[in-house]
Amino acid sequence: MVKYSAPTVVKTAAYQDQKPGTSGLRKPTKIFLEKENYTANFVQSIISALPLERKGKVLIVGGDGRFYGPEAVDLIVRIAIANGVTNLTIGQHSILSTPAVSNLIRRRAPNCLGGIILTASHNPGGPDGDFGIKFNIPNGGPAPDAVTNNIYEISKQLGEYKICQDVPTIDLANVGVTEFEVDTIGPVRVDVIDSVEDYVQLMKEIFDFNLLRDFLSSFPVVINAMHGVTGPYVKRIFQQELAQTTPNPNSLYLNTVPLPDFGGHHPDPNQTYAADLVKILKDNPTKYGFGAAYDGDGDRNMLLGAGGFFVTPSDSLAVLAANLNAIPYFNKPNGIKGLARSMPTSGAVDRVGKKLGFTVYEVPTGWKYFGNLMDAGQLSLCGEESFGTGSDHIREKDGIWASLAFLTVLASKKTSVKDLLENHWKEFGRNYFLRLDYENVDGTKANQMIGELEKKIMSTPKEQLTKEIIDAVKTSSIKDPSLEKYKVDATDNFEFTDLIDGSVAKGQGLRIMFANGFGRMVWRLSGTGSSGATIRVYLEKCDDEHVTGDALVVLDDLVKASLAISRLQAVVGVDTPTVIT
Ligand code: VG1
Ligand code: CO
Repeated sequence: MVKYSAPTVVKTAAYQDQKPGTSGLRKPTKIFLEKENYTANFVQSIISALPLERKGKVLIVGGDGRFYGPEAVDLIVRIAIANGVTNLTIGQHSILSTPAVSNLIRRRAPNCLGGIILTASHNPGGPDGDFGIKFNIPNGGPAPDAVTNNIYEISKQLGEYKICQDVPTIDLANVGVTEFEVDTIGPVRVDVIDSVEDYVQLMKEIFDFNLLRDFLSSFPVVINAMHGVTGPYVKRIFQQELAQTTPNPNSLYLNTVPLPDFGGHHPDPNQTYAADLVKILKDNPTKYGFGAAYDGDGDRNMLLGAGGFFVTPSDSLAVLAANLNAIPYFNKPNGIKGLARSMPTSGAVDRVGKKLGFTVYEVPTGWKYFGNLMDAGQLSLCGEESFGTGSDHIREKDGIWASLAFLTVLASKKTSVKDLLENHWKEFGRNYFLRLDYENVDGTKANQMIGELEKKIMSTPKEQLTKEIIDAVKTSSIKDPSLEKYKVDATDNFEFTDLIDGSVAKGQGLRIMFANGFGRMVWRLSGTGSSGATIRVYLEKCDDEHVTGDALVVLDDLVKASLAISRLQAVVGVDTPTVIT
């Protein structure tokens, strides 16, 4: 075996800003490229946080195909080996979706150290876009706060990193195994694997591909990979596996080639950024019965019905919860153990849990908070309003899985998306939901607004808050608001204690809850942005009788109330959201 020289130690200056947010470290690509050792420092910090027992254990590495990914992979290989990691598994072309990494980690357990995912998810990519680095732990899930805090602490004090300068650059274009020896480290093995194979196997274990294949043969769909990582997965699963015996030439697959800059777009599956998909469905209302789009790293999904009928992620979670028995995976022996949602996600799933007898857990925003419940065998299906849906088949949200799950429900119920939703609302009642995003606002002002709002909702008497809300509601399309309906019941800043390990997450979102389950307003600052601040406002109202209204019309009262109560315009200087979901 070829032998390379021992690792070298490189002196470096620590950075103080490498704090992972809701999901990994995300910054403008320029920072990773131009600040000296910025990537190397963070990678060393991740590796330093790993257990010292590294020999013979594998580290998974892959990303969403964005600009600078392959260079970062090369650096990770060199730094990991220099720190005693002797086995690495990398996706071909450095491509692995976030759910695929989670699956690979779990398949390699217990001999896996975790995975490093090179992605800034739905943020734009390219030299002028964003880059990101995320670490997943051996259960396959995003590193919890205790781990990311440790990585951050290490990064702030880092004085040097270790690197293997002369080992060969791994050929990422071809699947294969590279073996060599490194002085003082020993034998090393690097596998470049097919990016989709293991994931496809998993999907086949979960779903009935025969059922889906038959169904899709007469039910044309439009799938939009948005030039993100899901392209190869869409091609293999939808265009090959699910079309083998009964090709469905009528279905349409958009943007299935991963591009380093996502074609210059936001790889963010919402109605604004996946407008091409929405338009095709609207223009061809009788041709296509279903549409789906995924984000850059493949963990998010947007689902649409014929004519562009929009399914809110909160509702798709509830519909799946009500129909899980249609999916083979959730029949025995796995069964359905419990349901969960992030705090801002609507309570639609709570209604299902209540009626069908499943516990519904509420956790802060971010997939890392679901992992412990799943590991403890208490949670089967969970979701976030931010286009995230998933189950305990892995420890990440999973875009392709979500669309296969939804299609399975459609296939077994033999119904359209719109009918499925409307019948669901008639049975369970409806939670009207809107999220307003005020993106890229001034960070200081956004913090000021949240600070002042917290003081206000915690110290103003509830009757006074109710009055202020009613005054604002009077300016909306709802003319005679009753004091009864808008009565403020409780206010807080959401705090969460993990049921399994007792860890506490504070300050997870300001909430005003109305009496009698009428609805609520929630404010929080995004933790995934790379510059400035993004304020998210979540509005929700429940209705058991009128279930087919338009959320934008029905929630006009709370839109006005949220603006008035938060003083958004006065403090931050904006009053029109950049994205409405
Ligand atoms: C957002 C979403 C959150 C999601 C996170 C990561 O976080 O609100 O629900 O888990 O993105 O998703 P924030 O802090 O910006 O609100 V992804 O697809 O970027 O990994
Ligand atoms: Co994502």
